[in-house]
Amino acid sequence: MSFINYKTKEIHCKIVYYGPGLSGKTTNLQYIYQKTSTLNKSAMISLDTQTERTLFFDFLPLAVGKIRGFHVRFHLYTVPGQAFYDASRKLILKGTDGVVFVADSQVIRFESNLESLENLQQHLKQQGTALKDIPHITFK
Ligand SMILES: Nc1nc2c(ncn2[C@@H]2O[C@H](COP(=O)(O)OP(=O)(O)O)[C@@H](O)[C@H]2O)c(=O)[nH]1
Ligand SMILES: [Mg+2]
Repeated sequence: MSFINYKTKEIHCKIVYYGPGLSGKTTNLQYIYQKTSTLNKSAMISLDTQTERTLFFDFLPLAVGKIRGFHVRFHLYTVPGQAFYDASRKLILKGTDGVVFVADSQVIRFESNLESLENLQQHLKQQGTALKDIPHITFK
């Protein structure tokens, strides 16, 4: 559920980019960041390792206009794809309003895509929801 602050008249929506390591999640956020007017965005925060792979997450806050007088703000997150960062993924996914699943289109990464998708479904189930019940998009 999106978070609505009646006092400040703001609606906050959390969107999580999910997928295996190196599938292009961070690249997606960077592209959106580049294409968005400075009026609508705050700094994009990336917590990277030295090898530039996402260690914890990327975070991009976006203001996307008003609905009935309420400012709508999207908070875009990416998860770290590597298998051993499962606890971080679980935490980042918590309370999300939507999921963008970024699959790697290389044939050799087919199993990794499946593994990541199953991992996503598992975490959602633990959080009492399911992919079919939340807005989501899958692309490669
Ligand atoms: N060929 C190709 N490379 C891509 C594409 N998207 C991302 N990359 C590259 O793949 C690597 C991993 O991308 P990144 O966004 O860091 O993946 P993440 O681990 O899912 O966040 C980077 O070197 C990107 O430049 C794409 O659509 N095509
Ligand atoms: Mg990344």
